[in-house]
Amino acid sequence: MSDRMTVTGYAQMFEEALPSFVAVAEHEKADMREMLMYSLESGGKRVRPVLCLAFCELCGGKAENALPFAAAVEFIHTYSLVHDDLPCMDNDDYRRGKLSSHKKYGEANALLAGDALLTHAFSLIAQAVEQKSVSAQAAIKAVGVLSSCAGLNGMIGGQFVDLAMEGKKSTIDDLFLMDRYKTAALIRAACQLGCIAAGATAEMIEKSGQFAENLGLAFQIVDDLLDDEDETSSDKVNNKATYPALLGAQRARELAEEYTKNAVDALSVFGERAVFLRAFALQLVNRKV
Ligand code: GRG
Repeated sequence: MSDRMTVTGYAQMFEEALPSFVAVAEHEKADMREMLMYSLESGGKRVRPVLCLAFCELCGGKAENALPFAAAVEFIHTYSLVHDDLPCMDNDDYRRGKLSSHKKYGEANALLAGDALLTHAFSLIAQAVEQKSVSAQAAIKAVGVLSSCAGLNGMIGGQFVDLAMEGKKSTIDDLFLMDRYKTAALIRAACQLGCIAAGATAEMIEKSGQFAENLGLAFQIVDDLLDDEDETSSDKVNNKATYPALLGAQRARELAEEYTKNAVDALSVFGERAVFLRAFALQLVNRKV
């Protein structure tokens, strides 16, 4: 078992490596790197990188080798937040207590910064093969999983459902459907890419997916509960359907706990070695931010 098996340990390992993944060309008239780093280093919890590195170690790989995959997932997560804050989406002026990207750099730059993060994510996977962190076969698998989880069968698909639901009366099943795509899919990519970096078996990849699907829903329910306590949240201002709005806060919390239990149960195939991921899942359901 690695001595890095703490959330802070994994997150720190990721923070240290992050600048090396943003080695982009500088243009005389545009400080693109600054714009990307502004959103990448603005206090995110690094949930997805931690999951990716932890699953890699759980499956017998070296966490270091999963760093490019962890970065690819975090780049896509960051792009989704930059675009989600735009006036044509949620129209949020602040993200993590700081000005959102479009408020800081203008709408056109924020759109481009998001596009750049998305595109660069896939180039990080290709570079991981050149740097011998992962095999070419692992990189091909990773591109398949990540593009599917981030695209129409994943996060973007969820965002389409979200837009289509706007102004309509949503049911709890509508919310589950949307969040399976919008939130849980990218969490699944993080977990499965960690397994893939380690050369895990099909069964391990499958179980990590089950863990992630359940954790992702629990994660979104808790996100809604935390938003519900914030009078200035855009969900509240826009009167959006959320778990606490449809079910009440108490039932929503019970559901988050049920999904977390399902997630933990999916780890049984990994035995005692999954101690970190079990504790992390419980920590996430009890988080305050
Ligand atoms: C392509 C124009 C365009 C927009 C795409 C896909 C998309 C916009 C938005 C969907 C992504 C989204 C906002 C999903 C919600 C998932 C969620 C709970 C995000 C918060 O994750 P945390 O808490 O964030 O891990 P931190 O701040 O810790 O990184």
